[in-house]
Amino acid sequence: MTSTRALAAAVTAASAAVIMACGGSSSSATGPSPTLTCSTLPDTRTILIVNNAVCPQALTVSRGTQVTFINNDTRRHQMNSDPHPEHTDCPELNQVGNLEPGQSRQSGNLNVARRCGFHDHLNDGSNALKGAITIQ
Ligand SMILES: [Cu+2]
Repeated sequence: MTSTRALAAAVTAASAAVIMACGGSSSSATGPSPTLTCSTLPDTRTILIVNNAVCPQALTVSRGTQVTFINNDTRRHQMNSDPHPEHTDCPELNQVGNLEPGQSRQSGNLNVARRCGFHDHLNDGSNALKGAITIQ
C-alpha cells in the first residue's frame, strides 16, 4: 500500500512539473500577430486590414478556397461583397462581415471561377479599403 501511495505521489509530482513546464513557455502565440504587416502575411489566402487599407488589394485563389480577413486596424471594419450596398455578387464574402480591431474571420467557400470585388461597407467611399479576389 505504501508503494502505491508513493507511486501516486510521484505521478502527481510529475504532472505538476509538466503543468509548470507548459505554463513557463508562454512565447508561443496563437491567432493573428499584432505585428502582422502586408509583407509578413502567413499565406496567399489572407487579406490584412491595417491603417485604413486592405492588402493585398488583388488576390488570386483556386476554387474552393476560403479567404481570411484580419482586422489589425484600430477601428471596426465591415467587409462585404460588391456591389455596394446590395452585396449580391459573392455572398460568400458577406460571411466576413463585421470585424472589430483584432478580429479575423473566413469567407465561405469560393467555389465559382469569377472575380469577387469587396469593400468596407462602413467606408464605401475609400478605395484603399476595396479589393478583388479572382477565383480560378
Ligand atoms: Cu456595402
